[in-house]
Amino acid sequence: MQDTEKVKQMLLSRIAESETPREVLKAPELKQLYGSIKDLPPEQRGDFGKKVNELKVAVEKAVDDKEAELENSSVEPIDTTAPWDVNGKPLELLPADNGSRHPLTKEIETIADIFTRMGFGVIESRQIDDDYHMFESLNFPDNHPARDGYDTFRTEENFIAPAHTSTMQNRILKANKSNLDENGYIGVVAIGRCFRNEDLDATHEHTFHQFEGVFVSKKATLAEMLGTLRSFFEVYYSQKLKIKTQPSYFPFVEPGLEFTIEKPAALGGKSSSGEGEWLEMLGCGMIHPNVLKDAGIDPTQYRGFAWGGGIERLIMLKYGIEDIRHFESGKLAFLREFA
Ligand code: FA5
Repeated sequence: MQDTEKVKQMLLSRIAESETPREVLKAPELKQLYGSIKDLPPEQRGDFGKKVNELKVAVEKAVDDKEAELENSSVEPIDTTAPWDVNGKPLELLPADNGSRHPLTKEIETIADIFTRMGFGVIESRQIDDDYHMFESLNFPDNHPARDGYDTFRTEENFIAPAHTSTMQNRILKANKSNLDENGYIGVVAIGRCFRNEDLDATHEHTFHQFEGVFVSKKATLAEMLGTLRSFFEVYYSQKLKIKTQPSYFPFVEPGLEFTIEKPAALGGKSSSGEGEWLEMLGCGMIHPNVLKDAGIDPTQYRGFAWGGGIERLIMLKYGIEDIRHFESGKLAFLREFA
């Protein structure tokens, strides 16, 4: 049987002299001690095991203490009299002309520019909202399971961090109602941040951006909506695209659709003819009569369409960005790609 006290003293003195004390926990002497327990006669195992355990606790504590000591000794005192040591050598700051706009800012400007040229007004969406705009005005019945798809964050006062830009629909409709007089139309795109309680991965963030379109007139049609969206995506990606829709459910539109495009060859899609990969770009549909009614617009006289799409995923396809988490990471290597 080994002398645990001797091993303990040896390890403690090694820790005291080490710059990397945690390494001592991997010492072969320790491993040997642990390994030797099972070889002892059963009646000695309990006692010896207890001693080995006491040694382990003492050694781990010594490692923690030594690490804290090393950390404190390397902290430089803070000069509270100036933002930096005015008598020391000059700070190495990044030159200001190396700064650049964030890729999201740039692309949001491009998106806003395209819709403006198509005749839409562009506004910014709110970043804090309430239950009425998040659910009620969008035809979500109380306690309806469709609310679960928009799990987000609430304050104690019951304000909501919006899970989609559709929270802007009721406001857009109310604020622009008078445009409908004399055969006019409402055409507004709201762009801004959304928040969701998500399991994060390469295509899901808790904070992301959407662009929401709302169009209302006496004779708006689904075909007009598809034409509008096709034009937008073809200008944004600078090429002709194949589009397809499939049915989907959102309480605030009827019918509801998912708008998909075939991944273009120039953006990593299949180059030869034949069916390629279809990418879901956004949710859309004809505005539900209850949503129009709630905003004081007569659904027997007016019809509308709306869509909402994710901006990060749009940009990811354009530039071949493989992980959505780069956008909010602040990593300079990523940002420099777009400088
Ligand atoms: C909506 O948010 C609906 N409000 C869209 C809509 C508007 C339908 C108007 C009809 C009329 P959805 O949950 O599918 O739908 O989200 C729309 C898009 O937002 C997605 O296609 C995706 O591009 C983006 N998105 C959603 N969740 C995330 C997330 N966690 N991270 C990044 N992008 C997301």
